[in-house]
Amino acid sequence: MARIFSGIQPTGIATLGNYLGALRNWVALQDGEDECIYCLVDLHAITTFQDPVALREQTYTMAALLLACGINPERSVLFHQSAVSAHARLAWIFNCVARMGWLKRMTQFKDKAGKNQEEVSTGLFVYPNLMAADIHAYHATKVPVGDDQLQHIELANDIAEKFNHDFGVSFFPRIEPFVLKETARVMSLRDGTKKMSKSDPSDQSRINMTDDADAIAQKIRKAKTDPEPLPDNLGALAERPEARNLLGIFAAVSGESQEAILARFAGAGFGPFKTALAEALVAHVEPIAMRTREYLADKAELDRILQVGARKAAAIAGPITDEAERIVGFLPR
Ligand code: AQP
Repeated sequence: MARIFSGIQPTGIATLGNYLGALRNWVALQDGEDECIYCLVDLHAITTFQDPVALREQTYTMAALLLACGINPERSVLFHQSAVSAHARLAWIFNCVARMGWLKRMTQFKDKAGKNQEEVSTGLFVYPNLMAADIHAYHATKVPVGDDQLQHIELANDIAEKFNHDFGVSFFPRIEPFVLKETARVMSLRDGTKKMSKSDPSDQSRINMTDDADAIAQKIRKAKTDPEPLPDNLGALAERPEARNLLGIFAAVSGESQEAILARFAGAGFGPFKTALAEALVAHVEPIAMRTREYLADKAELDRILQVGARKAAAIAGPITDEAERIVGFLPR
């Protein structure tokens, strides 16, 4: 049995991208034989400024959503990162192990900081060290990630290797990332070359997993497309990112193949295709949105679930982090 760790930032409401790229796989992984640890990574969230009231609300909503998607807190460990001090303790040690040059090469930092590198938080710069700590604090060896996260996993392995080498131990194991190939990257509804993101300033760019039927239908109706009719083969969509994205979403939520969907709509404009896509999306998203609202109605119960999860998480990560501190040379706590 291996241990799986994965996290999601409560930086907004989970999108269809988060769901198709991560959350539905998290639910499926619970049926395997590995131990699953799922974390609301609020320490990561504050690497960019979060309004405190909104952050609390978003963290509750994310917890409710994970439960609504099917994360079972009896089978998986579900908790918020700030409740388990091992993450921050180990991250500090890793801040002292990782090299500036390694972090400067991280493409996600360059993308997120843009031209403004002098102005972003130092937390954003050392974000990959905290991510390494999240995983290594549990001796987790399997991490489901999007392909954009592979560089961070390599860095987490480099950090573990340097720690082991510097202190002459073999304490932290290697992490095996697994990219779920069938998971297409879901792109923005306004720009097929940009990924769908929960913190995109435009609500029209994404489907939120709490959107109601009207909002979903309206967003799909307005989703950017091109003037050409739909072709009868996938190859012809190579240079049409918006059409390709909508088709990928349609296939993912309906379970139909992309080819079968194209065969139904080939030669037609996007009108009927979008109507059918909106229906498929509503059938998929609405029950989750409804269950999310039910979970959200009882915040005391959400607190209880997260706190039980945090105690289970701390029971694993606490002793591993204590041992890392002992290896480094700190006195016992
Ligand atoms: N558009 C996407 N398509 C497929 N998978 C996606 N993920 C995110 N967006 C897409 C996957 O969701 C998981 C959790 O993501 P995260 O919250 O840790 O951060 P992120 O990747 O930066 O997601 P967002 O929605 O874009 O958040 P913000 O806007 O706060 O930066 C990850 O497994 C990710 O691959």
